Amino acid sequence: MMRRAFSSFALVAACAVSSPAFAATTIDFEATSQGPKAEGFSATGAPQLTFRSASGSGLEVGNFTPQTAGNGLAVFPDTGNYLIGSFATTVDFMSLMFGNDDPCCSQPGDRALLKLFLGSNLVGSNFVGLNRNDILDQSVSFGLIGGGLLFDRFEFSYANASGAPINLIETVDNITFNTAISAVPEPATWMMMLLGFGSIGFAIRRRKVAINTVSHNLA
Ligand SMILES: [Ca+2]
Ligand SMILES: [Ca+2]
Ligand SMILES: [Ca+2]
Repeated sequence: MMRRAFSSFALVAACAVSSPAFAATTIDFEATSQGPKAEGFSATGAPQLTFRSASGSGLEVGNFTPQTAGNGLAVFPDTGNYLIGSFATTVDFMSLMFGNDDPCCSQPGDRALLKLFLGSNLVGSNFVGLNRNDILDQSVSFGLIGGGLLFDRFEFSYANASGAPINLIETVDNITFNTAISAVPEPATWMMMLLGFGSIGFAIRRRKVAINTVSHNLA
């Protein structure tokens, strides 16, 4: 019984020290159909990130080049409405490109503001000053791959230096993020590990039998 208990402990300890695995995903919206989108929609091929807007409407996928690169996501209209993204699991890094930084409707010093949350807690934020050329040629990012600071939601807005949203349509494209797959092995992996441990025990027992046999022969 003691040996069995120790084996279980060793298995748990081995899993506890294994670092979480992360998977990188980039959403370019090229496979996503154009047109207005419902709150909570996700891009084709990336169901692990769903989009909403602060006002509850105004999301649209379209080819707004050069404010996007091919298809991108816009948050209409020209108001303080902004983009909210929710991840199905925790994420430790994300970046996105933004356009429509239109000089018509922004001021020098206005910024692209990215806020990150874990549950209801603000984890951190980052911003990049708009170059105001109305072209998708800047990006904003947050986090560090494998850095351990995790979040599961973001807010993205065009804002003034005080962080208040300005009246401008956000367009985003090429959203990249690293999603924590899991720090705990999948059931199939558990089964393989258990089988592996059993095989090792069986191999050790067989070796002992073999050694004993040799000893008997020598005697
Ligand atoms: Ca695109
Ligand atoms: Ca806006
Ligand atoms: Ca720009």
